[in-house]
Amino acid sequence: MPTLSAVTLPDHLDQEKLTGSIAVVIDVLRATTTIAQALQHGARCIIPVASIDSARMIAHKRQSALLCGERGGIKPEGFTLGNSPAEYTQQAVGGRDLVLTTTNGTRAMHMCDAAYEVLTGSITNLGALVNELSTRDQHIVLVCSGTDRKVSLEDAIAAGLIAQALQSTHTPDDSATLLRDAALGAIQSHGSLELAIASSFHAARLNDLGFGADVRFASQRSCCPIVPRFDPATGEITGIEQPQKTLG
Ligand code: 3SL
Repeated sequence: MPTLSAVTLPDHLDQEKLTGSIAVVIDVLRATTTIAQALQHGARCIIPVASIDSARMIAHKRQSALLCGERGGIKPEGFTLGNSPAEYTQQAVGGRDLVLTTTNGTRAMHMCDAAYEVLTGSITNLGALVNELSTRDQHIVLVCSGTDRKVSLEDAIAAGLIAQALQSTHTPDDSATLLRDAALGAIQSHGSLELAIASSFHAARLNDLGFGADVRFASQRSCCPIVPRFDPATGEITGIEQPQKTLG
């Protein structure tokens, strides 16, 4: 069986090992949840960008592209959309190219440029992602984005749930086993997945900023059938759709 490993921060990635691997970038709060939502609502593609200046430049060149993202959780001046999944409605993003820059998530994606393939994961697309990954023969590395270079509980929980769901197709190494056990322990001790995520540092910060609804939305398991796929060659994220009935 192919193997599965995990890192709690992208800075811990072994770049050499990435080459033949599928990297799954996870930023539950909120970038990878928002990306899946945008694609589900018809965005043509998303261009993840590490800095605000490059995002402005790229959006300027791509005439009809929308400038989207956050710094410190807040929409920067002149941006059309922030980083709340609720903003990414069909009306707002249908048929559009989005240039997205976020503090941690889009940076993590670019740190995986060398991978064989880069997918993104969240709690909302967990079932679709697992369906997709279970068909692959490559080594998988789960890449938690973290928050400001610190480990994030919600990303670790999502990685642990993915590791648990892939047990029959991918052999977890100790890093993946550790996150699986930690995720199950956190969910059990808090009483639910939603409460475990709500207990995280990042959830508390988003709550203070008035984004509590985003935290609750991001905690809904497998409601989105889209698996976002980042192609470093084109710089674009597009969606692979899984049939709804197969979502676990
Ligand atoms: O850092 C990120 O990528 C964001 O998702 C952070 S926030 O939820 O918008 O604060």
